[in-house]
Amino acid sequence: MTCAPDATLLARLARLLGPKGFTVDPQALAPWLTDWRGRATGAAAALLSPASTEEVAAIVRLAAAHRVALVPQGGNSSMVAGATPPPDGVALLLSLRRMNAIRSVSADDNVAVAEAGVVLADLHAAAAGIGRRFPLSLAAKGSATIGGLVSTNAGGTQVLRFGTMRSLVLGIEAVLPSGDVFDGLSALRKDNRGYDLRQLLVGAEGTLGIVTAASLRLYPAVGARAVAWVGLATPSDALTLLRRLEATTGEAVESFEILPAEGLALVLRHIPGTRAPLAGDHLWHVLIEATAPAGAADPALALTDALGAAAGDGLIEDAVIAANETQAEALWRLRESMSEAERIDGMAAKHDVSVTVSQMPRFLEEGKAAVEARFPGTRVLAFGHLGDGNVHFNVRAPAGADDRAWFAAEGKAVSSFVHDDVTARGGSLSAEHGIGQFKLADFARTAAPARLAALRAIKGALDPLGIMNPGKLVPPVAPGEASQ
Ligand code: 2HG
Ligand code: ZN
Repeated sequence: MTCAPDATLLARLARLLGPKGFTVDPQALAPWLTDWRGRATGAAAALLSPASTEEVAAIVRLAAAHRVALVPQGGNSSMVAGATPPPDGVALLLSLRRMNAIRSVSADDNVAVAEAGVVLADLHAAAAGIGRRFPLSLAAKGSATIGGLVSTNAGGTQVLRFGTMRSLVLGIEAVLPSGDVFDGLSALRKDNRGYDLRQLLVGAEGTLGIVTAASLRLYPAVGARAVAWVGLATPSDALTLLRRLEATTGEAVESFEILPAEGLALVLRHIPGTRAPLAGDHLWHVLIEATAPAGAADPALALTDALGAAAGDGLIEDAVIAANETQAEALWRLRESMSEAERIDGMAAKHDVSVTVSQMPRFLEEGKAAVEARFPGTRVLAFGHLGDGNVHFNVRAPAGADDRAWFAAEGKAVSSFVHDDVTARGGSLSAEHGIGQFKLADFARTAAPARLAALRAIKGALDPLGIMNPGKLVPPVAPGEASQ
């Protein structure tokens, strides 16, 4: 059990961090107490904003001594309220945003060392400055921070070729719940000293310690990219197209994102300055990006040939390839605005699920039909990373319904239904956003006992006082479960 911070602890933290690093001002705290979709609001006794790893370590030691919980937070762009404090108000919110230095970038090592508060777009710029790229990208790149991306094992739109954050993190520096600093930053390509603590911290959602910096893998800068928008009839055709493109363009394809017609319609309705990329109507749309390093053949040539052949075979209905960077950005904007358009449109029960890639076309069609039959009037909007077997399977309220009331009444049942379906297909209820608060109950319900037991054992071993981001990721033992 954790405790509320007393006046002595708060005074010591205030002294340690100074006025820039400590506040109890409700106005300064307010923006960070609600998740970005406005679905969970917590409370915190103070906002701590350390400027160095040493300060984070000192905070953790004090918190451990007083048994006070810490909730680490980066850009506050969690999709599962993973960085929102619990409502009881006794936790301390620990923002890493002041730790925003890029400690080094090395073209020889192909490595950048970035502190937890570095915003993803700033890391992109720093890598570009030495002729390299950090390939992970996602719509929230202007606010998501390295600490959050590491702690959630973020995915994004380039996973097809570069993997998730796990495959891009070469080293980690973190403050463990004991207050000890784990200095694992040295970017060794090979290291067999037993358990991989670095990978344990990736995706741990701040429950095993506070990531303060990471060594990240860089790649050669993009020499040329080709971005295409394709209209087609079914997700199954989309998958056939992806496999064909891989066969003909090798490693060039790095993004393959699918959107249903109603998804594109939402973007066109709500996001100013967007326009339809193709003249006709299509049930499904795919955004494709292929890249090549400087000096290699222009990927647009191979993509044009491959799409021409696919059109000739009737696999796709229409396609356009961006003629320049402005057009390429406009196509990407359609995809990257999907979440925002959906948020403006209203409340949705959001699911971030994966099944094997080969099952995805069937799941998209059967899963949608099953939800819409079981919850009449609801509208499934599933979009995202087809090539990774991961879609955002979001269920919107019946048209004309009070969507907040609908969500309150039906949201949990809808989510359980979707998560059960995915679990029955051998899939995961969290492909990239994490468990956070929102998926905790369904995770506990659907996870195999062996997984839950191992998760709890690791948590208990590293954080015996339970002070690290309580109420996230690790389901509490339910009454009756303990005796089994
Ligand atoms: C994306 O792929 C993000 O755009 C957000 O992961 C998905 O809003 C969503 O459901
Ligand atoms: Zn996504």
